[in-house]
Amino acid sequence: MAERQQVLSPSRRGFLTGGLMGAAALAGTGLARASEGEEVITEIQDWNRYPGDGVDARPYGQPSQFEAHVVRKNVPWLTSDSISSINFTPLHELDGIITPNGLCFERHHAGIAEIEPGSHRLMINGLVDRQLVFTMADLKRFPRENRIFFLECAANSGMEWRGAQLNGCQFTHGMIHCVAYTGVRLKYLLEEAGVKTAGKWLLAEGADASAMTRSIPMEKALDDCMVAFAMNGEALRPEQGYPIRLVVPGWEGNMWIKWLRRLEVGDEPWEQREETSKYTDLLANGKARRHTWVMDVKSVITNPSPQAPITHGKGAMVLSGLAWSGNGAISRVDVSIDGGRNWHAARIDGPSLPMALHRFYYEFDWDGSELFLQSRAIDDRGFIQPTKEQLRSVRGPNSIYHNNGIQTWHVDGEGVVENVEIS
Ligand SMILES: Nc1nc2c(c(=O)[nH]1)N[C@H]1C(S)=C(S)[C@@H](COP(=O)(O)O)O[C@H]1N2
Ligand SMILES: [Mo]
Repeated sequence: MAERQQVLSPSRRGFLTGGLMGAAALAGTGLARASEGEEVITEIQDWNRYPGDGVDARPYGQPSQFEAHVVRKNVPWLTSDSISSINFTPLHELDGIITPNGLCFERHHAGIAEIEPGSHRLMINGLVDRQLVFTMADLKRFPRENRIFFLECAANSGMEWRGAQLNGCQFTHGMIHCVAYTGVRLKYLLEEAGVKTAGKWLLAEGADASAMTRSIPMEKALDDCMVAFAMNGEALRPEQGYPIRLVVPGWEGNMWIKWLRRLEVGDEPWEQREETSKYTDLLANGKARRHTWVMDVKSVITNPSPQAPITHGKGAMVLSGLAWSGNGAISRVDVSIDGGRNWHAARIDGPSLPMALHRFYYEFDWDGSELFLQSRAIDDRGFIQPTKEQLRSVRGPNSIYHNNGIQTWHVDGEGVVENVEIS
């Protein structure tokens, strides 16, 4: 062993030593089983005996047939049709921080627009020096950027405002996805058109049948917004706005206009339906807060959760979840297994990027007793995820949007998990 290590670079040697120490530390956890009786390994299986499909059988790869249950799901009673509706990302089936393209939740107000990119244009008009129209080819001649961001609908967890309702993190927290976008800074396009001094607001409009429109302050538009044409390395999916969508980092999903067709520069907000009657926060006194754009610090335990119960019995256990903040990166996640009495620092693993999902883990020995699982995220601006009780005391009982309260899962002795609230 010592001889072989001579030929390895110091860093590689360090890796090997670390690996061996790791193996030694893991020995005796009882996590593996004796080979007797495990016929699936001692007897040859069909897939080990016969050749499989050739290279061209699957020109666009799909997940294993044994993962067919990993799909977006909707809640039929939430909306009266599927055209103006929503479905949810299966968070309990995913790991890491990136959402696969086919599993990103969908929110449409008039169904999916199927746009032929050659017939798509992006227009900039209003208070600009030059009214412009861009083709897709034009857009791809501007300098590009790659950025990973979460998109969360402001209505995510809205059904949970008054109390525990839906049994699964897919439904309570699944109006979120996080992908790597490729696109052009909105700033470059606006500079091309020349924003007039009075131009303080931007109206973004979609090319779908709902012609969705939102007002965006010019500071944000010039700061970090993008016009994206790719997600996770390939063209946007039609569900996510093919051929282009607006990316508004850290801000509520409704502003991320899909199938983007027009940007109008103006001197004040347009007060569209989506920023007055919708996506405002009704307070106890009957007044509503508007322009609450930032998605505040939030987290959820994805495993275990109601759709992902503990099936292995007591002993070594990996708890996992997601944390995010529209204000920046996540600096800490705490986990409680006793309903918030004691908190333990979770381990954040993977990239820690501003306005992106963060993956956390907490490993512990489950003694088989009932648990009240909670997670609490803290962002690098110092904001701490509040309890639902704290949120209700500030905003009253009738709010829907921007529920970033702490979620509680109850685990019984059998490992069955339920959505609950502790009072
Ligand atoms: N053109 C258009 N853009 C849109 C919408 C829409 O219906 N039409 N829905 C908005 C809402 S409410 C949300 S939460 C996000 C959802 O994005 P997704 O479908 O990629 O998850 O898109 C936003 N952009
Ligand atoms: Mo939304």
